[in-house]
Amino acid sequence: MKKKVRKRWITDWWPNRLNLKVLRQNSPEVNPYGPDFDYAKEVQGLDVEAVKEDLKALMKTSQDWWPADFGHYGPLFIRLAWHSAGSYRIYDGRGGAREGSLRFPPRINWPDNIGLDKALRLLWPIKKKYGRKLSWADLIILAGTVALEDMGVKILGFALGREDIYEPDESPDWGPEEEMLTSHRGQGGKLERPYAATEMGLIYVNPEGPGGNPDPVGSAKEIRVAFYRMGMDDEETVALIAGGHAFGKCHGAGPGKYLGPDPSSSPIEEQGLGWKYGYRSGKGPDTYTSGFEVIWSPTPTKFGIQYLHLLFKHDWELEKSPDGKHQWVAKDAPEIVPDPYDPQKKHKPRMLTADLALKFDPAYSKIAKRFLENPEEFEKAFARAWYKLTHRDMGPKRYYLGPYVPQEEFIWQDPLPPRDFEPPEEAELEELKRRLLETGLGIARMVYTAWASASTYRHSDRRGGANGARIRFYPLNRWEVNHPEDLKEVLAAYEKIQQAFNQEQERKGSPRRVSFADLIVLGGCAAVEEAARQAGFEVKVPFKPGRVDAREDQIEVAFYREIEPFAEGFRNYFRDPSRIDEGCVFTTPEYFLVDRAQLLRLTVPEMVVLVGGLRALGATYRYQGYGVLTERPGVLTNDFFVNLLDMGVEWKPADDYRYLFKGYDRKTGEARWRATRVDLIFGHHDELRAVAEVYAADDAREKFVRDFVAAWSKVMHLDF
Ligand code: HEB
Repeated sequence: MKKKVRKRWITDWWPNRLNLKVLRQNSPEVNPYGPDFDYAKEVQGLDVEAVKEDLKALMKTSQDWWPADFGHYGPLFIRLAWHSAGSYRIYDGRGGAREGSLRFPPRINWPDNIGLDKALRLLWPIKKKYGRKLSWADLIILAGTVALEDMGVKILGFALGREDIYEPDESPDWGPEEEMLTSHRGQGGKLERPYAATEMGLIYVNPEGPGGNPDPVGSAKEIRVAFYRMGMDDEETVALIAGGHAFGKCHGAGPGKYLGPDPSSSPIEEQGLGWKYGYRSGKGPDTYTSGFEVIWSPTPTKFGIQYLHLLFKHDWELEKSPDGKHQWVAKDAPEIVPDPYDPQKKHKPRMLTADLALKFDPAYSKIAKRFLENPEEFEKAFARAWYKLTHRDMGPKRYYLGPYVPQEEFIWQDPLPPRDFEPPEEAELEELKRRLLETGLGIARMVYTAWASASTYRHSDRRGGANGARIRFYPLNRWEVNHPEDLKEVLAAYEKIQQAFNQEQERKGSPRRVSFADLIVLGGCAAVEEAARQAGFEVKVPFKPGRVDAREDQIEVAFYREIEPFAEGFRNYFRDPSRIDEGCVFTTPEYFLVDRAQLLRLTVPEMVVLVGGLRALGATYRYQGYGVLTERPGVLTNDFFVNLLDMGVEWKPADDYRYLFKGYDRKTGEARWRATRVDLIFGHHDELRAVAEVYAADDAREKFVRDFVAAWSKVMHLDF
């Protein structure tokens, strides 16, 4: 007799408990190559030319276990690379190709990725051959790019340098994962942030049209939002779709009901392959992937403008695929499209609703027609957009490795000018710190400003950070969380110091200068040292000089507008408390605190000590005092933890949203403290409380200071 026992994990019992696991993902123990593995070094020893040759041969060698349409796996590999890169979203820089996370749930199981399990297996012989020198993440993008080259695209370039992860990345909020294909549209039909796909489990939009409705104009609207969230404008969007669908086909040979479960749910003997299709042979001509049966072009393994040509030339008639899905057939077109397996057979050209969007949306259609008339321009636009698509999550250009990196720098790489001066020396840094403290700006403001500058970094796409001092410019200098008016004053004071120092150096004939970016960070470090001194500890905050200042034209305005934070728990900022629903942790400011901590690569103890320290220093939004649980703000004490854990204080909600709280003396009833949820979570959450207790203990005053200084310095140097 089999006894059914189901183990429940903590997250099954308490799904609404704040999950801190995202802060210890992919820790060194997870990497089978060990902590000393240096992928950047390994991949430089790779013979890329040999890999390319291997790839080209492999693409044209059909395997019986999963035969190649038209004798070429190129189109499948392009779709693999596109789906690997295309889940990137500018909002938090997550998704994308850089870590090879397509290999893991949830992405490997998304219905949109059906068939890509096979693509990965087809590539295994190459991964096996090159081992540690070639990550899956690089191989996936290289395979798609070599496929393009092999099928006639003059590509712009290619960079290596994407290091694999070895466990799922659970940090992205991909949406309500109760059911696949749940709509991401909220009130008023607007696509909810942060999602860049209209439905759960899709990379972008429903190919059949909005909610399955075959409406090309409506589809265009969805495509525009989804691609914009991915960081693509109209021109890039048209180029990508028209270029991508120059190749390959859609697969929907029969009814969808014969499709097996996804890779994670499929039987153990399938060995990680999913979606076994039980209809006829289930492969080759009998493949089911999307449920559409569409071949766009008469030359599906050759780049060109046939797709656009046919799109505009013909009228399109709605029909149903063998699976009953809406698709379109060219009404009066001859049968000019080849069959992937039977050389005798020909078909009519067909399209998806999402393809017709390029014809029926006025803005898209204008661009598409221009491309149609200027094939060279089209090819260039496609190559550029492909390069951006597949590289934009890699960060600044210095991370790009290998022989095919193009010279050109792109605004989405957060470019910086080269440094044409020497940074200040040790004694000069000390002198600068003295001058910074003399401005009288005060500890809270200097700390706040340095944090504002450095904490824009996100490890997801390695953008932002203190280097460049982008905070001086629009739109960062208008972000509400950076309190623009106050920031102006701080920057003006720093500017004076910078000018004076640099003029002195110039007069001396010295090559040394201080950048604004360095000064902002140095100001924060000087303030932290001073605050520690007042608490009775002499510490030196590790500081590395040599940052440079971005020019205003090096700021990607649309990007920085899009990523303005609406929640920043380290500074106790939450724009819209009315969105808090305690029944759903994903709406709470404490969730966004952890989310940001993850982007800053912080551990749980680092996050805890930073919040406690920033509160003690008074560096909170508008210096309103929420969470500043100390009688001595500006002194680096562990008071935040001591007072938060003090049983003499009783906390009560102070607003309708349960965002603000007040702490009352239990005996006298006197109001003592004000705080937000982001403060109280450190007393409520079991793990956070466990760490808070460490820092609140009588023996932890010095440890608190040292740990804060280390974590602070880490954040200041994340991008540097
Ligand atoms: Fe794509 C395929 C949809 C975009 C590339 N597409 C495909 C399909 C579908 C779609 C449904 C079919 C699948 C199967 O297998 O069945 N797309 C779509 C949509 C969109 C897109 C909706 C948006 C609008 N694509 C795209 C892009 C690209 C592409 C952007 C690139 C660049 N696709 C592609 C390819 C293919 C596809 C190459 C083919 C694959 C094969 O052949 O396998």
